[in-house]
Amino acid sequence: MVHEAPAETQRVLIVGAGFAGLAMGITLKEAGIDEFTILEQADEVGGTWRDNRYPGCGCDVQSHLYSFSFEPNPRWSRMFARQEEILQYLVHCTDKYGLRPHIRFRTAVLDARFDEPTGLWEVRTRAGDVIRARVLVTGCGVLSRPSYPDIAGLSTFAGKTFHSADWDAAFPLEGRTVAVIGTGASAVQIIPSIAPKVARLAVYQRTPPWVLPKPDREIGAVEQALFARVPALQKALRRVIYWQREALVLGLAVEPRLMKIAEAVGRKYVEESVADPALRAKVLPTYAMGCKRIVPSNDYYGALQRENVEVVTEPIAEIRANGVLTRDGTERQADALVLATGFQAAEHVAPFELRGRAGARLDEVWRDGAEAYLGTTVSGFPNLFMMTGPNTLLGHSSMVFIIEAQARYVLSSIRAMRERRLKLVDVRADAQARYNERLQERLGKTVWASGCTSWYKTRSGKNTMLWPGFTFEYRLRTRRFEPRDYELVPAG
Ligand code: N01
Repeated sequence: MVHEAPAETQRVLIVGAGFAGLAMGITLKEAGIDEFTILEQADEVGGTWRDNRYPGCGCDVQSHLYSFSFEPNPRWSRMFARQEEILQYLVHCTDKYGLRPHIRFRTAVLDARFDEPTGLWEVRTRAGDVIRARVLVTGCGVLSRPSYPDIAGLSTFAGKTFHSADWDAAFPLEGRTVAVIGTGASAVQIIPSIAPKVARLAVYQRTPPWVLPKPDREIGAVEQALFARVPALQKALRRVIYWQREALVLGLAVEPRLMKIAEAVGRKYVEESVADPALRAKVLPTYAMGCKRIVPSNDYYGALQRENVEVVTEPIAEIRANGVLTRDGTERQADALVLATGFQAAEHVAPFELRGRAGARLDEVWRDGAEAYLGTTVSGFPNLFMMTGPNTLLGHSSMVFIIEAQARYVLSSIRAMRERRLKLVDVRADAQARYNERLQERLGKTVWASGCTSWYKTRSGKNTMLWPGFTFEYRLRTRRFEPRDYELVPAG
C-alpha cells in the first residue's frame, strides 16, 4: 500500500539557497514575513559559489559591488574576492539574518504543478514529499548545469576528466600532462593557477576571449579597519565601481561603436603582454569586444607564454584514450582533461518540471526561447516568480544588484496579493508580449548581436539571457508590482 504524506502548506516556497534564494529570504524576513521555506538540494548554502571550486575560482566583479547593498563586508581581503571568501560571506549572511531555520537542506525538487482551484503550487521533492505554496520563487541559477562538449570519443578518455563546475580537488594535477578545452571566464582563471604545477599544458582554444587588465589588489588591514570604522567610505567606493561599470553599457548596448575604444585597450594589452607574434595572432579576437563576456585577468597571457604551455587552435577531431587528436592529425598526450566548456544556459530550460494553468509545461512554452515579464513572471504560471529569469543577466556588472531589485519586486507582489486578498496573480499575455518585443528590438542593436556565438543566445540566435540596458533602469521598472499588468483573481 502506498501512503501519501499529508501535504503541508507554505505561504512562500523558495527553491535554491544561492545569492538569489538567500536575498529573497532576507527580503521577506526584513519585511516581517516569516512564513517561508527555502529548499536546497545540497547540504550548504552558496549555489554557484559552493559548487565552483576550480583552482583560481573567484569573481570578476569587485566584491564591494558583488555583495548585498544592505550587508557590506569591510573585511574583503582583495578587490576581487576568491570563491572561498564569497562562500564565507554567504554563510555569514545566512546566519546573521536567521535564515538557517527556514532552509531544508538535501531537498531537491522533482516537479511543481499549479492547482487552479486552490491557487496553490504543489511541489514534489525527490524524496516524495509534497509541499503546497501560495507563492513559488525559483532561485536555481542559470549557470548551474555544466555543458559537456559534443566531441567524438570524449567518453573513451582513460585519464581523469574534470568539468570546471565539478572539480575533484582530491586529484592532484602536479606533474601531469593536462589538456584544457575552452578559453572562457572559467578557463582564464584555471589556466594560470595550474600552469606552474603541471608538467605540460595544452590549451585548446576555439575562440579567443577579449582580456583586459584586472584592477585587483589585496586590501590591507588598515584599509579594512577604515571601511569598518567609516562605512560611508566603503559605500562611496561601491558607488564609484557601480558607475564605472555602468559606463560600459554605453558601448555594449547604446552605441556599440564605442566598444572600439575598449578594443584598442585590449589590443594594446595583447601587444604589450605577448611577445611572440604567432601567439599574439592566435589570442587576438576578431569579433567585437563585449559580444562574448570580457574577461579580466593579469596572469592569463603570462601563463600562455610559459615553456610548458601550448595554445592549440587547430580544431579537435576526437578525444582518444590517452590524449587529444586535432584535425591536422597531431595527437597530444594527456593524463587529465579539463572541460572549461561552460554551462547549458541559453536554452534557459525550467530548473525542474513546472506545470502552470491547464497543465502547460514551461519547457514547452519556452520551446522557441525563454521569455518572461521583467525577467520574473511568465503568463500562464500564476504566483510563480523566477529570480535571474530570462533577460536579467549582465555582461558588465554585479548580478547581486539585479537579484536585490527582483527580490523587492517579489515582495511588492506578495504584499499586493495579501492587501487585495488575491488567490492568484498571472501576468497578462499581452503585457508580456509587448515587453519582450521591445526587449528584443533593443537587444538587436547591441554589441551582443554583432555576430559572435555565445551562451547568451539560443541556437536560433535569440538573446534570452541579457538585460539590454543600464541596471538602474531594471531597478526602476521593478520597484513595484503594477496590478494593471496582471490578471488578479480574488480569494474565494
Ligand atoms: O563558459 P563559457 P565559462 N570544443 O561558455 C569552449 C560565468 N563565470 O564557464 O567561445 C572546443 O564562457 C568555448 O568556445 P567558443 C560568466 O558569466 C563567471 O568559462 O564557444 N571548445 C569557450 O571558450 C561566464 O561568462 C566568473 O568558441 C569548446 C568555453 O569552452 C560564464 O560563467 C567566472 C567546445 C566555454 O566558455 C561561463 O563561463 C567563471 C567544444 N566542443 C565563469 N564547447 C566570475 O568571475 C565549448 N567550448 C563571476
